Amino acid sequence: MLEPKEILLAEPRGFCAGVDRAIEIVERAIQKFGAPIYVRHEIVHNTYVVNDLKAKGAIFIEELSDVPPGATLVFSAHGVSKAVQQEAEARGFSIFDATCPLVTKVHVEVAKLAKEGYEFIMIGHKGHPEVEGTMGQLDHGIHLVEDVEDVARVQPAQTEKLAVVTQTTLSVDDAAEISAAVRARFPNVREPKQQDICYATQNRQDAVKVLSPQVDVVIVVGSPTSSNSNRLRELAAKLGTTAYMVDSADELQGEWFKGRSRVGLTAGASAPEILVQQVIDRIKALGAVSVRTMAGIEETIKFPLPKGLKIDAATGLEIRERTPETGPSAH
Ligand code: 10E
Ligand code: SF4
Repeated sequence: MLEPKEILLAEPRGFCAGVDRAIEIVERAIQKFGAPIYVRHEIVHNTYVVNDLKAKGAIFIEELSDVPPGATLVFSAHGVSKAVQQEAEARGFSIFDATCPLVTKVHVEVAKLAKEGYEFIMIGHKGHPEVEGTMGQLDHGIHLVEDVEDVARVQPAQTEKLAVVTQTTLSVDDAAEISAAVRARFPNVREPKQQDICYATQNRQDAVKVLSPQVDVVIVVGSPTSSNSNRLRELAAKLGTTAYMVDSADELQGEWFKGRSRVGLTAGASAPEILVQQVIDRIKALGAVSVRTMAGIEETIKFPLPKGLKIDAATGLEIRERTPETGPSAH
């Protein structure tokens, strides 16, 4: 019986810039204001990350009524609706918004086009917090389609001014197919200049496309709630390679590797590298002798932190924003 011999690591994999920033916002808020810091929804969809932040002093809630008056509240990386934002402001919380800037960009586009009289077709997964946040930028006039069948059913009030927006973490190929169906039914539809699917989603899916044909089984590290991680597993399976998703190394099963000598390994945008390393150790214990990282795109994008949480790298002190009286300074 053949045991795994080689692990091939996808590149890029794991944390994206939006996830890095969101976690840093919670950690810095705890450092600056002390525990507890309340976070609306899992900051990112990863069990390890959430448990780690809980241990450091974060409390995760879904309902704002569970946050005590005067508390500091962080919005998750997936973004929130206008109603949630307004309720949080009305309750007087001190708010830090960890919404990924690439999700905010979609919110801004929706608000801008809505003012010009546009109605929207949103391609996304029903019930996902990002979809609720983006659809919740408007009270009406934004219609969700999950697949090509939904496109045939959707009933906008008018078709003169219709625009498409998407969730950022969709399957690139499925979204292209659904967009084509939208275009076929509504030829005037306005599409985003640049896809709303983000660079990290695109790059991780591209890497799986290169990885899958070279291996006998693909392992994706990610939590079951993580949309982008699920899409990576699905993609590998669609390409004909048996694929499993695991939340941690203890979910790996020895039989997955029997008779399979090359193992492909990747991680969703919310899955930390420490979990990837633990998975590698476990597969090595099952017989793998070498680990090779594929050639791939190097991601250098980094998003700035919100006001009030910036720290000077040299001094470790907080950077206060420029005001006419003080000018820029580090404290
Ligand atoms: O379920 P998702 O893939 O949307 O989220 P995640 O928390 O697993 O990964 C980060 C992606 C975000 C915040 C959506 N743009
Ligand atoms: Fe931002 Fe993309 Fe990461 Fe989502 S997956 S947090 S949109 S960079």
